[in-house]
Amino acid sequence: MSDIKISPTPKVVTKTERPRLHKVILVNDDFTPRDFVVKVLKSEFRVSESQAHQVMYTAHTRGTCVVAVYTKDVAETRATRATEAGRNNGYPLLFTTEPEQ
Ligand code: TYC
Repeated sequence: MSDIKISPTPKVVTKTERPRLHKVILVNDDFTPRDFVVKVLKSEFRVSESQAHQVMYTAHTRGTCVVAVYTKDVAETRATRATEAGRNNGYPLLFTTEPEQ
């Protein structure tokens, strides 16, 4: 008999973390008309008229409002498109993104 000890094969444990989600944030400004903000929220984020109005009004009164939460790529694409919609119409409307937590 040999003295070589054979240890059990180590188990490989794979842990898959969920991708971190990112918030799209609407930022208030003094120039973009309220109706235009509501229109962009409806067309770019597919929210209802009343949800869009609530989000717009929260940003208007508090400075910012979270619009929605997506994976990083989707959040950045939507924020860019929505910001461009404002710029294409001569408004400084701004959507930013930040990681959740
Ligand atoms: N504050 C703008 C106004 O009085 C309306 C507005 C609301 C603009 C929200 C941007 O994110 C915004 N016309």
